[in-house]
Amino acid sequence: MRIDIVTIFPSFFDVLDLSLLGKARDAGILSVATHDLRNFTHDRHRTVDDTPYGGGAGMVMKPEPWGEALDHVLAGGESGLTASAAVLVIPTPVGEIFTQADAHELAAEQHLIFACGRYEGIDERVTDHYAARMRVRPISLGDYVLNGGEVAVMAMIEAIGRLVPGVIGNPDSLVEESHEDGLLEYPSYTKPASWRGLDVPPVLLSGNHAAIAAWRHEQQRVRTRDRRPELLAGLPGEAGGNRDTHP
Ligand code: JEW
Repeated sequence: MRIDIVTIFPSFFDVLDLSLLGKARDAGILSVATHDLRNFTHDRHRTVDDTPYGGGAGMVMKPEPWGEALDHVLAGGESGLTASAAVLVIPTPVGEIFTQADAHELAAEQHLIFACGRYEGIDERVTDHYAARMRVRPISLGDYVLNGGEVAVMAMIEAIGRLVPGVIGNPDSLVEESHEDGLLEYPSYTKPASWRGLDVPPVLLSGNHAAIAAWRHEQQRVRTRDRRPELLAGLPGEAGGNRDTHP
């Protein structure tokens, strides 16, 4: 998979060299390149923003540097990929919320391009222009305020990258984790068996594998009901439950 990131803060992504994804990059499974949006300006001050038409607070990112930067990435450079093979992901607070299903979909792609906005966001015509030519996904990381797209892109790359075949060794470890089966994970413990007066649940030391599996499933059910009841709505069986009568 090829990943291109356009941003005014390319060094923000330096940490990707140190992460889990670093090994996949070394193995040639994943290549990540950043592109400084300011390199696609032509004025002395390398201006990427301007005041909003219609008035209002803050500044909006100008469309021309975005057009030049994205056309440069789509022209392929060294990658040899074309627009038809690429998905343009635009983090935005007004996008669809990013989910594990999105991570799986995007992990199957050959080429992802991430456009990191700042200020009040990017002139809407950039989305419109590229949506008429390729697949564009306006995506929000969640219902909270961020200062720009970079943190959202970092989270998405981590979620997507670990699903790309070859990025982590054991495929079984991918399916067992939170959100893949609709329930939260059960709690985990390791040695020592007693720590600061807190004991590991004795069933986990019993060697009774059926009892352990049943206990873990019950923990998943109770945790999900208490912390994320909305996840139960789409599952068969109890839709919600009652924590007063079913502790
Ligand atoms: C995200 C790109 C670019 C947030 C989440 N938040 C917010 C917000 C911003 C400007 C105007 C209005 C609201 C900040 N911002 C971004 C925020 C993506 C930009 C500017 C973002 N996912 N992605 N939850």
